[in-house]
Amino acid sequence: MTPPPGSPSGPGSADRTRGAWASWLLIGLAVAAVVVLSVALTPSTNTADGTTTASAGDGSVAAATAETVTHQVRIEGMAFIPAAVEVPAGTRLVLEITNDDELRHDLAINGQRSGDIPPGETVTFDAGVFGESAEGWCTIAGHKAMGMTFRVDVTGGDGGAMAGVDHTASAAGSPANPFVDVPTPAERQLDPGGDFLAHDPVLAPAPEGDVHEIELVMTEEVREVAPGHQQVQWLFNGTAPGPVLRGKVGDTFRVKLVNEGTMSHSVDFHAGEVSPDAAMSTIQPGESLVYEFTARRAGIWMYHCATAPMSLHIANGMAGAVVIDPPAGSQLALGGVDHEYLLVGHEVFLGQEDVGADAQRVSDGLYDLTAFNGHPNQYDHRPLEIGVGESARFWVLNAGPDNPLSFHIVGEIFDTVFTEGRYTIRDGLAQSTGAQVLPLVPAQAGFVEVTFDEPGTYTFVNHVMTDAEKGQHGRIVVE
Ligand SMILES: [Cu+2]
Repeated sequence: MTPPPGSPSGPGSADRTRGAWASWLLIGLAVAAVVVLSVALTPSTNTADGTTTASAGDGSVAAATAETVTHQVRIEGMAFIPAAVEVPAGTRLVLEITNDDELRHDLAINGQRSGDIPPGETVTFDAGVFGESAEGWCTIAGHKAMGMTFRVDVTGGDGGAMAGVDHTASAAGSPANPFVDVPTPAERQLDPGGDFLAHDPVLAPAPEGDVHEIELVMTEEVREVAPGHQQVQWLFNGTAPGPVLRGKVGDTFRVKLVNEGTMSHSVDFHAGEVSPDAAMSTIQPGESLVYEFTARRAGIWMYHCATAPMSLHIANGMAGAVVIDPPAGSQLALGGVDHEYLLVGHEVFLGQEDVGADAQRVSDGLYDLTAFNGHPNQYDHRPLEIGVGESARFWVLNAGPDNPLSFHIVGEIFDTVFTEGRYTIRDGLAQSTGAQVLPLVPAQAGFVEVTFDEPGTYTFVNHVMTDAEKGQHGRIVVE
């Protein structure tokens, strides 16, 4: 058990003048005696680590006569609910805290500690008298970073200043974003509401025909990029990731790019081999360009805006996937599955609503969150649904711009893995083997196949664990 961070320290001792030190010593001894007595008489509580500390170390007359306010607080899913309460200045706050979570927790605030709160239990916690606003947190290792903070806002008096606020630790654990309050893991777990639409993860079969005429319109539009946060994104056809293009080996893709934005954009399709000079040239607002390629190689390929700085154009949403099916009957031919999904993994850079991702933070690699298909944690709230005994193929692209993606499904083993031009495993169970992750560096992609034999809730993650905790995390409900 670590001690609570930011425990209150005593007032700094004043310098004493040398000439008067003897008389001060006498007074000091008398004060010390009183302090010892008052500590001995102060009621105490047990803290989580078993030590005993004085409660409400505010032995002033005001504290003794302070009015008491009681609030009920619930703990669920690494969050205090509510996460803040208001009390008038000079009020004693008593919290009745019920732990509805599966883990044990506590609360440290205002120099006080609630002590251990086991799952299912309620404790009454005297948090002392509040002269100024304060922030507290659960002291169990890692829980504060997961969003377990609790704020007391003091009203009236001059109590607005925050005491005990640790500005060095942002919720995402990265250097604090100066533009945006980054949603905490706890906030990302809150139900987004009935009208929240997750990006459709289902991959449709390739359309008929050997020539695919596609229009890609490039715009800049405000979108919700994380729970409760909207900002400008740079988009292909209004979505991030951009639309999926699918065809088969030998097909021609005739893509008309139309720039309806206010800045320069372009596109680079990894699925084709073309001279970049003309096809990938940057077009200005109001211009258009036809980019044609013939897909001669099977797989899942990235496409992205190729205008500098590419990191910023990709970070703002300009990336997507092209799926090229291998010829039926060939060595690479796809097997039959009950479901096909496509997940594009990427970092999320939060910025001001009218600016979008901050170029310097993107250049410095200071992403705030991560996501599959544009929105952190969206498939926690809108899980994929698969029947018992059914099989699924997950196509996964790592759009980056910078970080590795280690795709894993908790509770399952991949039976088939295809990436970068080859099957690394096929019919794994028949050969007594399998794979636990699909590893993808930026711009890599592939697919895995899984059969879900037992009902349950399976989780898919980026097994770069801190990135799973930043949003690359979703659920598959099998029933
Ligand atoms: Cu662009």
